[in-house]
Amino acid sequence: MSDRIVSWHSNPSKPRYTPPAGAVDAHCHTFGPMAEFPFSAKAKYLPEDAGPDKLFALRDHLGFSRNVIVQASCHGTDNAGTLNAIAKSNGKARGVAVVDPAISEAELAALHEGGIRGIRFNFLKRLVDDAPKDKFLEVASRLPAGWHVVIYFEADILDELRPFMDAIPVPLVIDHMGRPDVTQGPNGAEIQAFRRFLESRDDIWFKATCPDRLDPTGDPWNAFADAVAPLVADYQDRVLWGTDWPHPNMQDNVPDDGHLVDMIPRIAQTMELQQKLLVTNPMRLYWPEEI
Ligand code: 0GY
Repeated sequence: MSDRIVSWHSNPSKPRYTPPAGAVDAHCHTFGPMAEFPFSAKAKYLPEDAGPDKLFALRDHLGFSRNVIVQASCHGTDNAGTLNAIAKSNGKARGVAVVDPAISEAELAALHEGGIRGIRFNFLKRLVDDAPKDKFLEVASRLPAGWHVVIYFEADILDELRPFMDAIPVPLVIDHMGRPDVTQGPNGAEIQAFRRFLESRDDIWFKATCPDRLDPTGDPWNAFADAVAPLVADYQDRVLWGTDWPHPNMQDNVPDDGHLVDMIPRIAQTMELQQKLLVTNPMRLYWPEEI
């Protein structure tokens, strides 16, 4: 018997929307395989294996070309599984690591060599035991050139995190827009607060991701489309998109990945916006040498 969680759709539909050539899924994860890449002793969930072969098969099924693999909390600060997935991608994946803030310069350089281009700070109490801001700031000040910091937080702590985020000396990428309440609409208080934050620096990027997590009205996620489309248009040069596969912790509400892709033309409503969202922007952050 296994207590391991399956959080992804076993047979996602083929999207009706065709992404532009070279499209990047800029927020996804791999889990294990556990026999090779065990989960952290501190993991808050124990997922079924979702290794690189499955991820790359989904990429092809959805019509995407590349992945940005974000180290999931269940692997703690051991990035071996993420690096293995990147190594198996034939140059079609890069990644974001989670590191012990005491990491050495040599270890950071090795991560860069393995395709890592940023580190993630996670402030969700249900996912991590602690998030030491002072140590995070210290490591953020000595990242390899061209790296950024990905931050995952929920809307209720945006204000509290502002001094910390303001002090980070490299570009910021905010996961799932800081999880605003999208049912409040495009002018809701939490979206407005997030806009003010975006206005404070022009190097704050965000991921227009996770209708399945943010929109309680469910598929086809109309509240998400209404709230997020204006944000994508207004900040079109610093927005990314991703599936979030294999959707950690979503076992009770597993999204159809084909339907997630079909959200794209609803939030990026012109071909020009879609090109920026799926190709130009992620290439600038993750493969700048290929532009
Ligand atoms: C996400 C969201 C979640 C999980 C993780 O690292 C993770 O475990 O990011 C979540 O549970 O909200 O971006 O995958």
